[in-house]
Amino acid sequence: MHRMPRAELYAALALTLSTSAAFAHVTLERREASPNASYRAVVQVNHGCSGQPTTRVSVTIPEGVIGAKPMPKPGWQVATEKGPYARSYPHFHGDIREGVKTITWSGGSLPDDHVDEFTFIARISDAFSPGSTIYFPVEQDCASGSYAWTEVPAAGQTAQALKSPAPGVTIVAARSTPKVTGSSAATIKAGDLSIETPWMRATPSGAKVAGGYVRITNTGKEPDRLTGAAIPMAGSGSIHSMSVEGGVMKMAVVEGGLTIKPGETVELKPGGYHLMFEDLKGAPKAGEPIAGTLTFERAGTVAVTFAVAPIGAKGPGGSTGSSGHQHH
Ligand SMILES: [Cu+2]
Repeated sequence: MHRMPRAELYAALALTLSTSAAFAHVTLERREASPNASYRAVVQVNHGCSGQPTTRVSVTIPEGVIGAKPMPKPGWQVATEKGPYARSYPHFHGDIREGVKTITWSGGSLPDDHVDEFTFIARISDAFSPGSTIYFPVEQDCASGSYAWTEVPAAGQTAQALKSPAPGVTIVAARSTPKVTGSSAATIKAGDLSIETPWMRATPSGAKVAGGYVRITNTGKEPDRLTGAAIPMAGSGSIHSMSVEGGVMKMAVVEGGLTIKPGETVELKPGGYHLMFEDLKGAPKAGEPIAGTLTFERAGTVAVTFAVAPIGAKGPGGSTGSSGHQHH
């Protein structure tokens, strides 16, 4: 193997990096997506094959990306191939077990010195967790020649190190801030329970406790019971009631959990039942959602994301109450 002098090696390295930045192969316009959310994938084709125009672009939809639908493109025919998924995924109206596995645009001609975009919409399932990357292998065919943008970095490797990297999208936690009214999109279904608008208040730094709030509806025929709650930054989580005795507000642990009867909606809110997170190791900050769990006797442990409203907010939307309860 031929050894390069150091300066030359650096020059070669710099050239490689700037080349991949400048020509950027085939890329995705949006580099971030969230689990359980829709993703608008815009595949950008930045060059042809050694001067030849691009005539076909085919994208493979990886397992866990569901309900993919291409956007038609004037001057191109779009075709899809469907097949079974490795497992079933919860979707809007029940589970889906099959769907589009490849999308191919063909019959057009994209000159080498032009760029164009090929769009599809899909849903990122819960199969991916924040921090992971989803790769969409792309085949690019030209009038003569072709590329397979299908390489995926190995552990510890970066996509820049690859000759023909598949475009990727990084999974990040959803940053939704639900409104006070609670939109149906923010509703989490867990068995017979609908869980809406989990939220918390930011706390001053150094605070040891934080309250959590959520609305839970039991649509089933059996009662269920909320028995616990957890967030990583709290040493413990429990369910509290609040009452006024002799003009003094008192909180107490709800022993055995909070029952949600069939057909009933229980709202945990400031001044009433609430989740009590204690032994805080950090401070919830407004606008930075916190992933956590709620535990139910029947529905089990359910992952939720608590939106964080400003200190003293009366609702998840963030208006600050003048009579804010100082005990939290
Ligand atoms: Cu409390």
